[in-house]
Amino acid sequence: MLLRSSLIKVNYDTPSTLNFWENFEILWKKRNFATELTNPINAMEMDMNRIVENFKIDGAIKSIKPLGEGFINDTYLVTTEGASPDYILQRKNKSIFPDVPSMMDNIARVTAHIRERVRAQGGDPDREAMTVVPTTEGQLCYKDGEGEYWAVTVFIDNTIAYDKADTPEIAFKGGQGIGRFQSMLSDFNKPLTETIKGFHNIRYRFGQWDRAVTDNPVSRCQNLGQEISWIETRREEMIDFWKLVERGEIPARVTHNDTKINNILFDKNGDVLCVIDLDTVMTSTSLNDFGDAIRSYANTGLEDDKNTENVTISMEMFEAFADGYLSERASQLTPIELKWLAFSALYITYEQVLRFLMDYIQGDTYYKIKYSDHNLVRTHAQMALYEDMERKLPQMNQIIQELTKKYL
Ligand code: GN1
Ligand code: MG
Repeated sequence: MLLRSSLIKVNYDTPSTLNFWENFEILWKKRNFATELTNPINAMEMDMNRIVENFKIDGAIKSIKPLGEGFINDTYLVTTEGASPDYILQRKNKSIFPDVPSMMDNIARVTAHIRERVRAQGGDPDREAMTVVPTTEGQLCYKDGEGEYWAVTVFIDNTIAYDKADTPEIAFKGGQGIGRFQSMLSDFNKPLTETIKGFHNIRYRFGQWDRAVTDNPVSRCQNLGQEISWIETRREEMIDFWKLVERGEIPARVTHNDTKINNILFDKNGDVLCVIDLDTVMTSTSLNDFGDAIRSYANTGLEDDKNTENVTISMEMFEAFADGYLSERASQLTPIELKWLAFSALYITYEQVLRFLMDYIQGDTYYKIKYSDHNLVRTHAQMALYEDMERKLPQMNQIIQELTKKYL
């Protein structure tokens, strides 16, 4: 049983009508519970140990600690004794991913494909690809007694993950990394499960949006007139772009779909080693990976900046990321993909505004939040980013045209 549930289930009332043994049992539970409270990490580690024991890992477990700031899953670093590798343990969020085993199957097949490509190019597949660790039963994830799904991958050590691009070199390398990731998967032609329905499909998102605004479940829409009309003003433009995808004019490809900067591991020399967080790897458009990366690489502020004046799109970072990306991808993209590449940054940023705002309207059920109006702060920061992109779109298109000439 996990600490989470013992916190909920332990009952400390000691009504005087209980007999000695009933009282004794309650006191005993209280004592154990107190130990858990004074030493929560140990209690957590004990529970986690029991989870990790179900996986085929090498070496004895030394420690298990929470890691990172993902908005969706719970992530832990599992260190081991001696020369054995360390591991990443994740509790996958089953309310967001309705079919975790199929999602893990996507990840295992895609990473196996990447390993082959890396090996063929003379690279190190253990560092340049994620490795999924199966359970002792040979499954790709473990379902615990409470119905929670857990998965383990090998931890790649001596790497750096950034929250923002500090230099154009980092942005250039990041672009190269995403470009290479897409190139390595360009001949992956087996079907992948759609892990989250309509993930970057704005028509589908509008369906969810319309229901959220109509239902208004926590009565927040009353104060969101401006934000809601901001969404509506741009609805048609977004649908027009999406029609190109629906008609197949922008082709479907295997893509990552969550390319924010901290989902890429760099090595100590500043080169990209590996793209991580493959939960949403599925068929989409290449443009979404480009656009989603720009949303973080080229933002001069934070994704949830309270001061929206900090938030602009840096043309220097945009150009550097696009340069790296096109150095790998220009020859593989169609003219129509190249034409809409810059716009994809607006598309994904708009979608992100809609998703943060929709979560706020629904009472914060999707993204982890740190304070009560966090999703609204995120919404405003992404709106500011979008508006600056809107102003600079002609310049962004110009940069893509110049870079395309350079690589074609
Ligand atoms: C989530 O999993 P994570 O934290 O890398 C989200 C992305 C959003 C992002 C916003 C499965 O990414 O789509 O763009 O937050 N992932 C999922 O920062 O919804
Ligand atoms: Mg993720």
